[in-house]
Amino acid sequence: MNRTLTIIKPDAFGSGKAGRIIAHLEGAGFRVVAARVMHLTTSQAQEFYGVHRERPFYGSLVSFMTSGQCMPMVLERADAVAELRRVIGATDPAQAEEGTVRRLYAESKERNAIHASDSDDNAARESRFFFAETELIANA
Ligand code: FUP
Repeated sequence: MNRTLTIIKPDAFGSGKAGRIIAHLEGAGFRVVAARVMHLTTSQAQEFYGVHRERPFYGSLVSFMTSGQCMPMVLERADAVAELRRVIGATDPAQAEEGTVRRLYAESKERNAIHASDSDDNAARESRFFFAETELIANA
């Protein structure tokens, strides 16, 4: 078993899709280890997406991610990072495979419903960004 970090983004959370997305992830074999509902500040969103600082979409990404509440979660299953990226689909929902979370629930490449860590190192770093060590103790 290993872990990854997901965020149900403001477009999906604000339009009442969180429950369906969590059910989809649980149906794909993920267990929710930690979860919270929060409204990111601008500085939190800037730090979280700091890797994209130089990209042309950085400003609009930060304003989208601070436009409403979101739901960060730590998820656990075998091969969690790769499996979550497979289950959510391509960044642009128009390119995402049928049945993926983004194909089902995302509006656009910018408002794309859900985040997933892209490596084990980033999963650990991103999980610590949102959760205290005490919230990440295995409870199974
Ligand atoms: P992903 O790993 O699929 O979430 O995609 P990226 O790391 O490439 O991009 C991170 C986020 O930046 C995406 F979820 C949405 C946003 N983005 C844009 O807004 N426009 C783009 O052209 C590419 C990404």
